[in-house]
Amino acid sequence: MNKKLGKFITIEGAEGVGKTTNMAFIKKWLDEKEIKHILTREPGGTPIAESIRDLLLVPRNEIVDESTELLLMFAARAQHLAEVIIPSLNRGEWVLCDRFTDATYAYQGGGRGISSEKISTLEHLVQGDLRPDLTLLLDIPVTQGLERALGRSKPDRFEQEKIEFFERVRGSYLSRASDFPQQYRVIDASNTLSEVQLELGVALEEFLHEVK
Ligand code: T5A
Repeated sequence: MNKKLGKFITIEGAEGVGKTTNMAFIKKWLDEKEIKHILTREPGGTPIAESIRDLLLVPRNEIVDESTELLLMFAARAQHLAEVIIPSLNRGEWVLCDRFTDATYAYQGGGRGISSEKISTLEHLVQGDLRPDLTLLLDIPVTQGLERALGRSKPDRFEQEKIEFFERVRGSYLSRASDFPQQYRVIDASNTLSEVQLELGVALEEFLHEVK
């Protein structure tokens, strides 16, 4: 891969933390700073990756093997990187992505119990040394997030998991945030939307100051 010129920002968190809602706020911030950028999401972001997303999210009677789930996440990611993320970064655009590989560590690692070594092997295979420059982790107690998510739409295959699954997902995100303090900013998403956005704004200004 060429040296990337744009910055790569990801937004993460368990179910219903407000990622989609706050993508719009971050987009407005980027527009105000006149930073060229694209918005995208995982799993998804290209036609093939969106088809894989449908395969992954639709509730089904067949039990999805955990390795199948893991490989599908990385298959979608490989396509997304090749078609969208890497070309955008190489053009100097910033990429704002709703979830990325930290979600795999949290859901397939923490949630399903797949080892970090296996995930890391695929991470290196698919991404080389590309990692997010900034990860905004929206953190909220699991029950509050699920209430928000289920109040909004019918549960997808992941949202049908038990509460213990999401507790492991949240724990795994928080533990990665403490392992990678340079990359992560943890935002208290249990607050009102305007308080959350105030905190997000501070984190983004700090990041811009660091990378200028
Ligand atoms: N997945 C993904 C993996 O297992 N491994 C991987 O590697 C990847 C990439 C799909 C699923 O895929 C899994 C994880 C997911 O289960 P997704 O589309 O990002 O990923 O799915 P969700 O986490 O389900 O994302 P949602 O879009 O459903 O939730 P959001 O975006 O976090 O929440 P949002 O913005 O829709 O908000 C939910 C509700 O809360 C309200 C909003 O208005 C909305 O109604 N809200 C607030 N209410 C009060 N106060 C606030 N501060 C609020 N913020 C938002």
